[in-house]
Amino acid sequence: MSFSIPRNVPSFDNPQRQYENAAWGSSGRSRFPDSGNGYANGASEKIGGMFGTKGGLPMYKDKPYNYFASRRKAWFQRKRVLAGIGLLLLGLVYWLGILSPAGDSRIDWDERRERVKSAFKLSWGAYEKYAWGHDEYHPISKDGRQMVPNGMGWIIVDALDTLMLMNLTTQINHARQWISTNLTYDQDHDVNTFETTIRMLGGLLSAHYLSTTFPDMAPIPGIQGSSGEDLYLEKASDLADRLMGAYDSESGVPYASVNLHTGKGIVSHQDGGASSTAEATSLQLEMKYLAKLTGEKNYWDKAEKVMQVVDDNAMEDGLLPIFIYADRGTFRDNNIRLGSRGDSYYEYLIKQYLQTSKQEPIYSEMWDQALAGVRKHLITYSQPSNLTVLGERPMGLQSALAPKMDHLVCFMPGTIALGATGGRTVAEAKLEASWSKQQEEEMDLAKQLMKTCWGMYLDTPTGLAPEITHFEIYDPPKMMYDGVLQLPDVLSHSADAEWRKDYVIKPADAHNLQRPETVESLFYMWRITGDEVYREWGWEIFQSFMKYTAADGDAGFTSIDDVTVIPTSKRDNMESFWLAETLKYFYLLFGPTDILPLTDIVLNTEAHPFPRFELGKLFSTGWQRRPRDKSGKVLPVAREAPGKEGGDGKADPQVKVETVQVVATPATVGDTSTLVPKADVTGDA
Ligand code: DMJ
Repeated sequence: MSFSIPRNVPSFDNPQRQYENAAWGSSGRSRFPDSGNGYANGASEKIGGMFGTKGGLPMYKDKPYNYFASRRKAWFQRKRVLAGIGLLLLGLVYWLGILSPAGDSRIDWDERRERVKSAFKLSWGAYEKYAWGHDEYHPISKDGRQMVPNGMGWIIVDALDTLMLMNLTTQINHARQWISTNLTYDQDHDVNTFETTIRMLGGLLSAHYLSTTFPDMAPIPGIQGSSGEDLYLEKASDLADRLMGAYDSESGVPYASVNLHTGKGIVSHQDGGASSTAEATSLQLEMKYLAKLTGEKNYWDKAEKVMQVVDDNAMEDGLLPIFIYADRGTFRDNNIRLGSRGDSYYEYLIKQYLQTSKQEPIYSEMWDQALAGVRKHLITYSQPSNLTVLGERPMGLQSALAPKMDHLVCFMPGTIALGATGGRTVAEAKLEASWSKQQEEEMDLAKQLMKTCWGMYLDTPTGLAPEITHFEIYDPPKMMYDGVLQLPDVLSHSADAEWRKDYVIKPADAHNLQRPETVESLFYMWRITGDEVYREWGWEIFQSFMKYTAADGDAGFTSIDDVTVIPTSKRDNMESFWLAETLKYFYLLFGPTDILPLTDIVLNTEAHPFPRFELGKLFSTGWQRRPRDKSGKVLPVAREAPGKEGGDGKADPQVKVETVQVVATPATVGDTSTLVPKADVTGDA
């Protein structure tokens, strides 16, 4: 397949850019020649069928083809002229966008979606050609590398559900064949517990979900959708069983790594032996769905237990330090952020609530508390333009705010919107009696943060965001808690726009790893608000990826060193989440809204969709939060009387009560994780 990198993408500071985008979008011309395997052909076949291009079978079979010809010929000629005029008028109305309720009806989103599919096919084709079966793909050196001796299917498994959504039958067949004959997880090697869960277990489970629930997606005759289709689920169960040893710590909080052959959990070699908080608390959607599918309660209980141990620490306002010791179940240091090592803890709170059809209110409560904590302690404003910044507290909530956002934090706008409406559109959610000022404010916050994340892209010459962005802020910081500030309605594309002064990119943070978070949030914001501006931002970002991350020839796309320098210097790595997440979210953003309705599914943190389900008789949350007062502070608990022998371990209401203090361990000197980008380009949670 040939693939042409866009040659006529308007330059970053060209004032014609938006206009050209719209005009080009409406032209119907494709900059990305498509070999036509999938929805495009399917759709044209359907349209062709409707208008009889396949020979008008019913007419031909049931009636003579000249049945009306003689007596109705003149009538037809008159009607043809009228119909021609009518069509012209309709075309004009369409071109002027008169019938469109919102957005620009001249933009052909289906065509844009096809561009995404072409980019995916190019990336996948390059991987197939140069690195098939390898866990890593290096598009500059055009080779691959394994992460474990025989490979884990890192790229293949992570991409499975995108292949299905894009209806790429040939490719899915190839992938399935490899999984069936080559993939074994019985390998004597350590793997990261979290990354393996979200990418491999998550990828297999969503492949199982899509292939069995939507058998028309990239069907493999005689296999997919039939009761015999258990390959993905078998592999998932085998993998999960090998991961279970990670949970065998004293506290139940999983170890950072696990050996896939021995099943032995391995304490982190870094960070004083602590696991990342996000890593320990972003395994639950996968384990719970697997438990539901197999009826194996053990998967559920192990994952659930982690949440209890974490919450028992009763951290102030639901905001957690980013490291947790697996043996003790207590936190290390006070570093609080929603970027690397913190992010998906918050994401999985609201998603656990939605996954089990709102039958576990504990997770809604935890999400609400954490989001209120974010608003109170972490949301500040940049200056001079008052953009909303979700900052960090590297030394704890009582210490200074750091006005810095990892790109990873940009999952938040979409997740906040998802939490506010439960996945419905705002218009639908507002009809419910439960809609309140709180949801209204959350939607406002989501929109503001979305704009800040969009600005991270718009601010650079490549139109791509750096890994980390710093902000100029007021001194002392103006916090959202003290009052919401007015930010610009629109971020102007002009090269000397004032809002650009608010963004600071440090050289060490200027790389781009093809990350999905902003596109992910744009997808949620589009689905939930129906505001087409989010699709338009997404389209600009997509074009920037095409223009500035393309490797030579047919080698696909790659990470880059510095988003502030043109021409871009390439990093020689295509992340598996480029296929699993970034391109999938672009594809969904430009596609119809009834594919994977947000009210029916949850997407795991690697963009793998799982269905929502009911708890049923077998499963329950099984734990309660420690009692808190209205402000969220944990209430004093009764302790057993000192010296009382043979106590039953239960609280004695007669004895003096004391407050249980949860003390984080002393700050460790030299924790530079907030200052420097991580060397490991894949491990980032
Ligand atoms: C992905 O593996 C997941 O989205 C994870 O939650 C964060 N890091 C990458 C993408 O940036």
